[in-house]
Amino acid sequence: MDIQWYPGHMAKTKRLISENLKLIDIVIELVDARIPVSSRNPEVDGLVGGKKKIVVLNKTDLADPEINKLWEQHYKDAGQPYVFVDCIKGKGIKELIAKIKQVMKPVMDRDKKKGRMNRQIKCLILGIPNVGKSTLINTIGGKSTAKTGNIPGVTKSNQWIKVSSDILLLDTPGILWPKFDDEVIGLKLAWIGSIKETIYDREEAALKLIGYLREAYPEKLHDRYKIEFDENTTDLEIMDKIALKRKLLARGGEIDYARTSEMIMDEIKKTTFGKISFEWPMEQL
Ligand SMILES: Nc1nc2c(ncn2[C@@H]2O[C@H](COP(=O)(O)OP(=O)(O)O)[C@@H](O)[C@H]2O)c(=O)[nH]1
Ligand SMILES: [Mg+2]
Repeated sequence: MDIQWYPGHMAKTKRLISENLKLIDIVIELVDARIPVSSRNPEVDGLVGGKKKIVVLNKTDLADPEINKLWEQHYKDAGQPYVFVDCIKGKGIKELIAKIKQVMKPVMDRDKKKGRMNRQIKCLILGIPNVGKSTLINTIGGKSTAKTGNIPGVTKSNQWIKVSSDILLLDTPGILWPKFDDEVIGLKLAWIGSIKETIYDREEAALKLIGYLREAYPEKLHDRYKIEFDENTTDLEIMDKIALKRKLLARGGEIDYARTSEMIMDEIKKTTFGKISFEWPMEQL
């Protein structure tokens, strides 16, 4: 992540978002399906206020399908409209468009009764860096990313992308800052490759990742590195075993923790482990 979220930035971002919010009917809050809570800023709810909102869980291609099911139930229970998507392959986009129409139907019907016909639904995408906002805008806009002309009340710098005959999308998404005040959130963001590891000690991030994987995905950890471990093996011993398997040793033959950590962090980002999620609904953050 290139942006440092100083209070000044936050204030400016908040102001920009609330200005854009005035123009729109519905917010699309984009999160990473692997960490739906850690990849959002909880302040979004306050910012969005009374606007309608759909939570869009992106990168489902990378997330654990079993954990996705738990999140589905979680959003259903909360009465929060949600859609799972894969913005690169375009999966779930049709469902998202249908969901926007469904959520907005009561408003549209009411407006129609008042004689307000041909009303268009205006949407804004919000999310922290790297969740796929730009990719979603490109995918949802499709080839015919027809940018409409000026619309009264809309600043010139904002353009509307025509999603369907009655849905418009603001072409500039609102960028929220991640919530950094919890170390676990920062770690998860580092695991999915969303923030530069320079913020975290890479060796610590890798060691904690091993700690997570051995609990949540022991078979995947075993299969990937062909290592044996049980409940008596420490996380550090697992890291040693991985280093020995991969021959990541320094000159004197001792373990090269820097390279081992780098390799593990790289592999988790490249999804060589398969589909993995890093948080589930019941978890206490
Ligand atoms: N695997 C996967 N990668 C995605 C998906 N959507 C976006 N990405 C990737 O995530 C990275 C960040 O996407 P981008 O649209 O730039 O995020 P933004 O910062 O929110 O605008 C890019 O490398 C995208 O190719 C998805 O559904 N699946
Ligand atoms: Mg972007």
